[in-house]
Amino acid sequence: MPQQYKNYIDGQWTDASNHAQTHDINPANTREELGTFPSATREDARRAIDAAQRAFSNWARTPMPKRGEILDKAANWLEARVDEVGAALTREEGKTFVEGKAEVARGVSILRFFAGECLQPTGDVYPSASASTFLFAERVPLGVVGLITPWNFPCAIPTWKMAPALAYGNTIVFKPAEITPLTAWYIVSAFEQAGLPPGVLNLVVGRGSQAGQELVENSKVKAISFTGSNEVGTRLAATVAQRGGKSQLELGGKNPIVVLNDADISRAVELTIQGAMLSTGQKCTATSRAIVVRDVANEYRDALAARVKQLRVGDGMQSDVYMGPLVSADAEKTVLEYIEIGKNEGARLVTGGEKLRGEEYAHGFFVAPTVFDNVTPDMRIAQEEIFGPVVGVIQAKDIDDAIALANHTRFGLSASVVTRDLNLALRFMREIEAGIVHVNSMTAGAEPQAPFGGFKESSSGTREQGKAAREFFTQWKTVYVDPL
Ligand code: UN1
Repeated sequence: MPQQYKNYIDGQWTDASNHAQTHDINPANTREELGTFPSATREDARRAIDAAQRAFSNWARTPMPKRGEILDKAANWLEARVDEVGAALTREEGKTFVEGKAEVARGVSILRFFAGECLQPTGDVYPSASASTFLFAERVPLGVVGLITPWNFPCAIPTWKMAPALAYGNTIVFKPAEITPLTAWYIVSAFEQAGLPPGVLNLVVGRGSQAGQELVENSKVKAISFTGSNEVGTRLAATVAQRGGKSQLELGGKNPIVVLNDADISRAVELTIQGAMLSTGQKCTATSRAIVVRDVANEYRDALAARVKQLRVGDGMQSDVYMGPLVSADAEKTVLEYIEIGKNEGARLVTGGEKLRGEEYAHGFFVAPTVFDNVTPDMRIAQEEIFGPVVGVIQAKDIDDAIALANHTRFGLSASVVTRDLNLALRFMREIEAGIVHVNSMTAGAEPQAPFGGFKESSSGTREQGKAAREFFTQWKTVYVDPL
């Protein structure tokens, strides 16, 4: 009998009001169930919002260093369980155990970074035109915030929203993706064990259309931070704006790796594979276009195909596996559809392109790592986010053409260039329309102390992580103090 998990509202683990349950399934082996979880209703979300609202004034008044201590304790709790939580993450999401553990370790670093931020200045003192006036501006919390997070980074993304939200004095209703609730349960447990007061962090596991929609529509929720699809994100932002709330969106990407003439081809291939195939391509920062200057295009394509064919696909808990399954049957269906679209558009399938068969793959959502060649810039596979282990090679005439092609997308999250030529790297850094630029590293990856987010339709303009996170989770209060 799999364990039955609950929502966490006002410091209590509670069943959903409708007693409905969802099953948390391993995408590498659908016969394995990791637990049953509630399917929260709007009513449950309302209770969580009310609890967060009641907890707000005490939490906002709790000294910031004390808030930092709680973040630090939560970090310690998670750090002591990196293997356990990493394995849970791998078993419910599918990425390899190496990646699962690395993600939990990243969650720990994020919590520690924001614990440190709790000792940083919270505002500025200004010179006043009046000799007697003490004039300062302080960053103060917003109130109740809603965090709606995706399944692809079930530890890193919730912690990078939660840590600043809590550090700056907000209270939270957290709605994780309904298909990765176990990692969410661990994160909330870390805060419970760290002594976070009841109501400060509430967990509602359920569907976006129920619990999520309540967060979006309820005017007690002052701000929503969302990572997910463009379709959901833009609708969400419109609804939140209409009721005067604030929203932050981290959405899709169509991230290029640009390979220039002088690149070390085997290094370029390695970076492409890391960016495109780790986490089975299910990152908004994943590499999905390889834009290669034509003099080296054939050499690069052949080397890429040869390496991709060697990648071991399987259950991410096995130590020799490089790439796990897709997260769900829906995800698998979408990726296979895009592969058909690519073929029909006239792209050439170089390797992969099919669902993997055989005993090892019989109970999971395994698709072969896939490379397309002869991709042209306006094909759907060159424009739409596939969110799977698929990369398309596009040829460029020269660096000008390569940068123009790289920018030829509605997205602008991350981009990478492979070159030893400093002048060309500098041009790329200046001209690329992307929030995150890599020179000689893969398109994915984000360190907690640096701002994270995209240009164009990849984000709503604010940045997550680092000191930049304060911008979204606080508001200015400007104070003029005069003697009487
Ligand atoms: C990373 O590249 O390691 O949903 C982080 C995503 C991004 C996070 C990427 N928001 O994939």
